[in-house]
Amino acid sequence: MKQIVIGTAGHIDHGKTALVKALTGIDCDRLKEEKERGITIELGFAHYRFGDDLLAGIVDVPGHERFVKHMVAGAWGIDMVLFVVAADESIMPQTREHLDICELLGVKRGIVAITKKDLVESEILELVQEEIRDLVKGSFLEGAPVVPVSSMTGENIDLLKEHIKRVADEIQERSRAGIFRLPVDRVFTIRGFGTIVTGTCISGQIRLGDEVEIYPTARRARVRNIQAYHEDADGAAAGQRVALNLQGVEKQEIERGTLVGRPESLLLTSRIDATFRYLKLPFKAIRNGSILRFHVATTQVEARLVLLDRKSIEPGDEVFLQFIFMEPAVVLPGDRYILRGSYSVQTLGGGIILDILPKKHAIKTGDLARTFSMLREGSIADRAEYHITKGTYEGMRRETLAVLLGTEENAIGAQITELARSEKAVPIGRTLVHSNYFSDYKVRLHEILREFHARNPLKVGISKEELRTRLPRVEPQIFQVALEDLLKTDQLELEKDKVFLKGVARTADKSVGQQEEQILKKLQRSGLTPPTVTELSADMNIKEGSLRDMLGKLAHENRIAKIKGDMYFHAGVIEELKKKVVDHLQKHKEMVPSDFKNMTGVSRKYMIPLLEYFDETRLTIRTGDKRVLRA
Ligand SMILES: Nc1nc2c(ncn2[C@@H]2O[C@H](COP(=O)(O)OP(=O)(O)OP(=O)(O)O)[C@@H](O)[C@H]2O)c(=O)[nH]1
Ligand SMILES: [Mg+2]
Repeated sequence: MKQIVIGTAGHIDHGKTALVKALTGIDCDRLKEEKERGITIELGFAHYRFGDDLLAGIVDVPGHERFVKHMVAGAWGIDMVLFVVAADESIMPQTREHLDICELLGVKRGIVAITKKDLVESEILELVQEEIRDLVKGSFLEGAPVVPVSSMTGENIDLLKEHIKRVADEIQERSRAGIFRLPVDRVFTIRGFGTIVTGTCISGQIRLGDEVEIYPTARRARVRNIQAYHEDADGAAAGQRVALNLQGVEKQEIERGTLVGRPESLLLTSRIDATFRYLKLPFKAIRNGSILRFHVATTQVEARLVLLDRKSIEPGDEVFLQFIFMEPAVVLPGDRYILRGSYSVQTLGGGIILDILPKKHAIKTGDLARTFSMLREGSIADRAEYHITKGTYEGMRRETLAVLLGTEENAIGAQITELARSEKAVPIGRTLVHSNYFSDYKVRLHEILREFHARNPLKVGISKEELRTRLPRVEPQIFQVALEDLLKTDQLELEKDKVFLKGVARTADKSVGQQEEQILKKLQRSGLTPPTVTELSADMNIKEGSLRDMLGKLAHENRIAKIKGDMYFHAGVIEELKKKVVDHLQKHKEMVPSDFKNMTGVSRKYMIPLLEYFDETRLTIRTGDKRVLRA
């Protein structure tokens, strides 16, 4: 059976609730306050079966100007509007406002019901019909059936039903594919059952026992029972009014405006790109930076306008812009929204959300319009490429990409394969990196190495970790794949933990080896009166820094000995000296500095450091000015 959702609309007291009752027998005004005041405050819900082939859920909205936000919540996600104008009052402010809202929300079909037919003469009725025709000209209701009825006498109610059926037949049932979303419009508890939420399922489907997440609070719950139009069901899908009995969550933890979805299937966002149409009304210009009320589904949030190509928007303008939300909201691209004044209760306009994770756009770029048009009308592949590009070097995870495209991950598998095949994106694990960024990353990696070798001709290479931290931040896996790519194409070499450029590294290695040999020779020749690092540097024409690197390495390899600070001796020289000292101490048991001087002939400059070196290396022990052998 086909299922659709119909919403009422129209000025206060024009007979919306009475009409729903005449059509369905259901009274939507149930609150005590509604009964007392004779007006609708909260959304009301009814349904009607048209034989065996159509089931219509009906959302009855309030007409009072103070409750327009409820009207927006109710009208969001409807397939068709029952647009009500009372014959005795004709067009009134909320008649226009509700029409604007339906238009902005993208409602495509509807029927105009002129209620209270019994209260007016036929000439008046004709006048009202005329006025309505003028009003709806150019809107989605132009050419829609206009049916005068009386909910009091029941006149033409059957005729209206026929029209509803006919229009409903032309409506395409909503697809069950896509992300399951149920914006909550009511929460209550039933003794023995726990928490129940109701809403219009706007996309996807849900089954009994499924786990759900309450957005934006991230609470988890399980679907214990599903009712659609007061009948138990195994599942529910887009286009239905649904009541979910949730297990594991308290009533206080959910409120109108929250959203029931599948765990981790949606994103919270604080900034969006969108189109905006400012209604052609006698209002002031809206300035950049204004904070206004942003209504989407059953939720509303304060939002700051960021104009991208102008300083203000005049009534009648249609622009691309950004909104910054004061609190995060859960929306999807393609969602329609309504913008209302923050203090004065006026509907200013609305538009379509295009990007829920936008970048900060450069002001006045010529590409802006093209980018936004692509986001609005482009192919999935083009939009996917755009979103992946936004991820720069870090790329974009598949599941995030799916949400940015307003769909589920399994629905974009083919597009991802195609992007990879055409080499526009590189899949790495669960992430997609745009190939421009991935290539650039590898170029940068290469450049860092080149620079490193130029600056440190004597070092073999750079450690993997240091290389990674010098590159733009990415997941370790992306770095690893980039490295492997360059290794595979023979541009790099990896030795233990050290990465180095292939050609450069070898020559560096060779010259380093030669220079090391020279150092060793010089130190050996100078015996117990070695040159200082500065002297050696000048002598060999090697920068001091590089020379220190090499000396450090040679000392580490025990080919030279670092005696103190800048004083290095050849290892063989020290070894011989050591033998002499041991010899002396074995014969004489002790040694004073003058013994050492007589034995070696070194000056004081070298003597003290050498004696201390032998103490430090635990060959000797010092007592007063004497040294003895360590046991
Ligand atoms: N004579 C007559 N009275 C009607 C008709 N339809 C509604 N009324 C009366 O008009 C008043 C308002 O009707 P409602 O159905 O509550 O109006 P509403 O549009 O739902 O009002 P809000 O929800 O507050 O915007 C009630 O007293 C109804 O009895 C009609 O066809 N003929
Ligand atoms: Mg009402």
